[in-house]
Amino acid sequence: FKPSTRSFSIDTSLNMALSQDELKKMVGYKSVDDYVKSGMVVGLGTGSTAYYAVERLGQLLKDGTLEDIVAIPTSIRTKEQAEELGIPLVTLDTHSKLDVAIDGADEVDPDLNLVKGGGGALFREKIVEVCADKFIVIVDESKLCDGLGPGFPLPVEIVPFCHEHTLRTVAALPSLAGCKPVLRMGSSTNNQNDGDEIAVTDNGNYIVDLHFEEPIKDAVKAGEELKNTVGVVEHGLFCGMTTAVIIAGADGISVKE
Ligand code: ABF
Repeated sequence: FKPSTRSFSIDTSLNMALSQDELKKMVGYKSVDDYVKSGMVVGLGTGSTAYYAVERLGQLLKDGTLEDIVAIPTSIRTKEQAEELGIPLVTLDTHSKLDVAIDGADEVDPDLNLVKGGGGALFREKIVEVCADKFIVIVDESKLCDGLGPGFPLPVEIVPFCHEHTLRTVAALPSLAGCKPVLRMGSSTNNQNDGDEIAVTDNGNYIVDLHFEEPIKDAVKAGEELKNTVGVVEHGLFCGMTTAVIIAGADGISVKE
């Protein structure tokens, strides 16, 4: 499987270097402009790039460009942003099938497999995004990698009960050999692991960030081993889920699908 790439140039006539935030805004807005139609059920991602997709959806509902949209947020903070924008919200309990979900990522490999969860929202992101007909990933080019792992530690959500035991069990999994597990401290939304309190997710769980020197050899197998580990709620490997990745780089936007 080799994704194809379509590229679009950005008008750089102003010759102004775009900041990372402007790049995030561009792909966030483009994802909604290109993939959301009136009447859809839309999954809303979490993080600073997904923030712009939510902002754009709010704009287009307000100006009447889009109508009859309901959305499902993937975190408490995205729910709050959507509520402020007046975006009608529902849950998976009443809407198990979504037309499209739009979200950021921490790493994207050449097969469009992802590491997500830097923002601590990986469980709600995954439960929503597996229910979407299309899953659109929005990143700036700094997220692209040759192999998952070394560029961004893999977040794994675990239950608090006997979490040190679970952390050790995860670190010993064959497909994760060589990883260094670090229990996330501080706020669940940052993986700097600073602060003296254990970070707690929206679901009341902990996160262990797995640091790798070398790329994970088989991300699919690693995901299966993690899911089979008692005490693991969910992990940040999103394999075989991506419909398209919209990438903003200094010289243009490209779409891999
Ligand atoms: C969320 O967005 C997380 O899964 C992922 O870690 C994060 C990426 O954040 P950002 O867009 O702020 O770089 O979906």
